[in-house]
Amino acid sequence: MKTPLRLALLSALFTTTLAQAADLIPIDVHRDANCGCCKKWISHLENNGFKVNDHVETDMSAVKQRLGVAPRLNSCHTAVIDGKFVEGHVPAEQVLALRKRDDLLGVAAPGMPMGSPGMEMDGHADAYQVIGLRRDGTDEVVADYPAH
Ligand SMILES: [Cu+2]
Repeated sequence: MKTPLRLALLSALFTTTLAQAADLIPIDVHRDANCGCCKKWISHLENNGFKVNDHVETDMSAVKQRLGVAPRLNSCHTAVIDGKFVEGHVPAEQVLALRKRDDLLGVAAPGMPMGSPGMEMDGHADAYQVIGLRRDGTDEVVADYPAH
């Protein structure tokens, strides 16, 4: 009696693991080799249900240009999901929200806001915004994160 039960449990466990792997959301991240905060942002994504394809680049400004990131929105790393860009330390919840916004070319957390995901610093956080770039080239504030 013991062995069949154990097998059933094992197979249930295996099935669950496969289902979870299938549910992970793929995202491409482009970054410089020595960017520490970029790696921390990748961990933030991985902890929130994403499967990150990590691309180490030698010319990030060329990558940003190719993906249509307006220079005023620039940060360090640039990700791509569903053909849209995610520039900088954008929280995972805003990456999920972007997937439902086909009117946007991408979203950005310009600069390197202290306290944003991957930029945590002694519990201190500056206020920052997540900006959406519309297909007509104009900006829209999609999220406001307060200082604390
Ligand atoms: Cu950074």
